[in-house]
Amino acid sequence: MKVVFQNMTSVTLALTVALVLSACGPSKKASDSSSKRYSVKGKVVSVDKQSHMVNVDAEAIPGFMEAMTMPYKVEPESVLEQLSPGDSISADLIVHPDEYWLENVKVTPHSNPPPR
Ligand SMILES: [Cu+2]
Repeated sequence: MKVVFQNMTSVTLALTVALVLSACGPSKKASDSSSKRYSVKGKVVSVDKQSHMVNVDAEAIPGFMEAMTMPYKVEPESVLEQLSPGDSISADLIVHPDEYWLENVKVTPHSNPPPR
């Protein structure tokens, strides 16, 4: 059982690496700008209004990173007022070489039941 699991992990890793490589190559040539934009879907885990961050359990972002929970800055900061833990959101993730943040944050209706 463990061997099968490890093999599955290797395949997943290989696919992820392939995705990252194929996504990075062309997009670097296509864009002069040093910033990139990805669309993100996820769920709000917590909102930290003092540091203007929201902790989001985000789905995988092809070409950028796997599914994970991590904190994001939000622009404009006033959007934080509209977010509560448990909200499903969609947003644009803007990535600069030294920083990243979420824009166009929208709370999405519960139209996507979890897979069973
Ligand atoms: Cu991450």
